[in-house]
Amino acid sequence: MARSFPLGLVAIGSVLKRAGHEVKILDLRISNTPDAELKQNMAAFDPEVVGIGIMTIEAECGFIGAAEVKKLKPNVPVIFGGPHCSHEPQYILSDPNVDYVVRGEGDRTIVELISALEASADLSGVKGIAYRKNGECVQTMDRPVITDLDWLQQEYDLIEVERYFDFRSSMDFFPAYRDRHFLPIVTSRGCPFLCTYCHDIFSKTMHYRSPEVVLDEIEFLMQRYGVKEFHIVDDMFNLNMPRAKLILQMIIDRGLDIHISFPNGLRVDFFDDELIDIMKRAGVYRMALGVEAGSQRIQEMIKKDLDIGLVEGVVKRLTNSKISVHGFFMLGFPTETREEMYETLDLACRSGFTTVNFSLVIPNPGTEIRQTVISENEKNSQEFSQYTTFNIDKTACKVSARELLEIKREGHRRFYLSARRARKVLQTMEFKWLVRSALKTPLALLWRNAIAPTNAPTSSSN
Ligand code: B12
Ligand code: SF4
Repeated sequence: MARSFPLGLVAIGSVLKRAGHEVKILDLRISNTPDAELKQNMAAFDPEVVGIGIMTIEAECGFIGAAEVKKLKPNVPVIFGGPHCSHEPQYILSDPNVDYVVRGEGDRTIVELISALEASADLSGVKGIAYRKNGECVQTMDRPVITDLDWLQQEYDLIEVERYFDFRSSMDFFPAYRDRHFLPIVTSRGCPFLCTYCHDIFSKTMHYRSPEVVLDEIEFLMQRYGVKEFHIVDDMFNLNMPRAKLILQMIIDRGLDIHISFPNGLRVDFFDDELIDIMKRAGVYRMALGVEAGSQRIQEMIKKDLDIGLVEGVVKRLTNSKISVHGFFMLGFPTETREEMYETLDLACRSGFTTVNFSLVIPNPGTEIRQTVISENEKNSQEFSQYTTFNIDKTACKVSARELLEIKREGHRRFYLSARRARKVLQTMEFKWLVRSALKTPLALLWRNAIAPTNAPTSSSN
């Protein structure tokens, strides 16, 4: 599913390159011949160390990759990093092919770890890692979060940027509609909210890149690679509304002719008319809103704390401005009843969303919800590979697994098989983008989530 530009790997490659190391990035997710590509690069590049970045859903692939690396070069240390590695590294290190784990934000940690390995130094002083010592997992102190983000410039020449233009989408509901030359960018890290199903990789405080640096990066990418569409993937871009407006206003003031979308979700409760107006003028044409639940009880229980009463109005104001809006919804929270799930379906279907999807709750490591759903003795490294949006055994809601799946499919059918919806979608769209935006995405989502015989993966918001 994830064939989008790997910002995390490029971030890690960039700091290593600036520290004087020779770096090669291999994105085997987008390779047609991953085994051959790995083999060829292990021989030609002959690395002294290999890092593998994974989300939880990709854990199994990560372990397979580590085994392949060790088969080709048994003495090369393997370092795991990425979202899956923020918490519970003991389960990752139970795989003998993994030597070190970089926990959470990796930019400073990786440079220190590589220096320590080069010098064969004691690793106990390297903050933010885990490793094996005498067969036991040792975790060093947490690394303080990086607050000065402006030094984290991406070294784009480490990767063949143009290859990603071939995929045209980061997800089936977020194609690059307006220009195939698109890239994701990050303008901030962190989020202060405490949603029980979400991560804390970049801490619960906000850290910003300065607007000038963000704008310079956008202009650089336009000039160097002809990028015309930017997908801003911050966790919480609209929390600081004055800053959000400033960045968008600077795009207008610099006369940048670009298209912008927010694929991983903005919060519904940080909008005003001025923001929507500036968004439209800056080139924003599509966004996702993270709503998740239509029941106020569930909103409070999952600590999303969204006032459900706001949803319809915000969606209406956005779609009136011809910004297409995707709604993220989740089903299967602990203690969630059938009636509460139907409240979610009702909210999704009565609001004016252009597209929506209903995902099943996944108890990822490091999330509060994981403690509720999975007992200590169930945890092991293999179990992570079962963490997909369609594994329904790991929920603690009040309906059976089968019924949960059926409610999910019913939600997609109710949303997409509606004449009113088709009319609404058509009204939201600018005519020249009609076919691709208004028809292709809803049909793809309907097929994947409600009609296709296997329960193909969908996605949830951040
Ligand atoms: C953009 C995005 C996507 C994109 C692209 C993902 C990609 N990486 O290519 C798309 C839309 C495809 C996507 C999909 C999904 N995503 Co997503 N996504 C994000 C998002 C918003 C930004 C990712 C990003 O680029 N961040 C910026 C970079 C710099 O951060 P980073 O990748 O984490 O890298 C840092 C560290 O992790 C570490 N690091 C990373 N790689 C490596 C490698 C090594 C060797 C080392 C040492 C360190 C290291 O250092 C980096 C710099 O500090 C994050 C939320 C977030 N704020 O990060 C969620 C997030 C990564 N996604 C998440 C999830 C759950 C998903 C889905 C499973 C959703 C779903 N239910 O279907 C799918 C899975 C797709 C798949 N693989 O099949 C979770 C992952 C949680 C987890 N424990 O794995 C996150 C954290 C959001 C959340 N709410 O929890 N996602
Ligand atoms: S779901 Fe969104 S609002 Fe909640 S903690 Fe995650 S990023 Fe923040």
